[in-house]
Amino acid sequence: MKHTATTSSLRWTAFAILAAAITTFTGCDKKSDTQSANSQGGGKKLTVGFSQVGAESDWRVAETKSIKDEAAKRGVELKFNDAEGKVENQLTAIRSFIAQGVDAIILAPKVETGWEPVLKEAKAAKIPVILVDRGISVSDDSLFATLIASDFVAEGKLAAEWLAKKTGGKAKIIELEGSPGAAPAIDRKKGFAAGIAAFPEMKIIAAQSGDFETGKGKEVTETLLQQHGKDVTAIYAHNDNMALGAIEAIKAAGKKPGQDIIVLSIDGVKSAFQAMVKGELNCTVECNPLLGPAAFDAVEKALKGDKLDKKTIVQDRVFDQSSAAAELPNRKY
Ligand code: GZL
Repeated sequence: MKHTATTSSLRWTAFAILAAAITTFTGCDKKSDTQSANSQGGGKKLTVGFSQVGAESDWRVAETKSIKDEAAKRGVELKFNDAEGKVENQLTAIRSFIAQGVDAIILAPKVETGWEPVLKEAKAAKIPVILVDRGISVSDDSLFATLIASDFVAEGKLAAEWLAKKTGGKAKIIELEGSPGAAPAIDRKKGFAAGIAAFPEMKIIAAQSGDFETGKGKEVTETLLQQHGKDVTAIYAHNDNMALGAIEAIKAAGKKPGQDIIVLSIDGVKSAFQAMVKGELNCTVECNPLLGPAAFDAVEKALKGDKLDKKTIVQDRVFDQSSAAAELPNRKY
């Protein structure tokens, strides 16, 4: 009797294996159907929704272009939303993508918190979410497929180490912070503080957000120079655009940026290299925005059901005036 049971259960097992094999190879569910059709150039195009923070900086504009260019290159239909810096617009855009039944969502989250509800809706709709450029804090990391970003703490540390070397470990620093609640603002502050902790004569004498924008970077620097203009020896900006604004403010105050006050920042955009060649910016830590290829590789892997690493770190380098002129022609953004 036991034998018979074994025989029939063996038959069922064989059938199940055969059925699974057929499903795998023909890709019977919607996602893999779309995926295989798309990669073979036939059938329904992949449709991907991209929720972008805004256009607050040269870096952001370069990131948007990279995602759009890669979508075009891969024949993907991209539904793009510029949230104009408002999280509520990102949440609305993601819900719209879900309602339209996109195949996948790419999200550059403005801030770290508030994403659980909408990501649960995406998960319920079986739409994978790829995070680019900034991380989020969620209790369940199955709510996103992967994060492709730089290590912002490391960037802050690299900036601090460069400044310590440049100044012999002595500096009175104004810190221009990025957008409140944004991962790069939180972590670049953390990394820089950790980097200067070993140097008791490197002090942050004032810190304020310039929201990653040139204009606000200039305004905040003008105000802080009125209060600290006599003491400050260096300005550390969380991105190049705020540093370029600070440079304008330093000049307006009758001082020489890059000489009277050292200016260092993060991103490595072309205009930062031009400012270093002019001697007005001293250092920038690269933060690569060209995330399009990696983002769409992740989309394709997620749709195939492949396991993805939860985080892919983008490698960054430090540039200063000694390397700026030679590197400027190579800059892609
Ligand atoms: C970094 C990115 C930051 C840039 C800024 O990944 O989120 O936002 O450093 C941009 O220029 O505004």
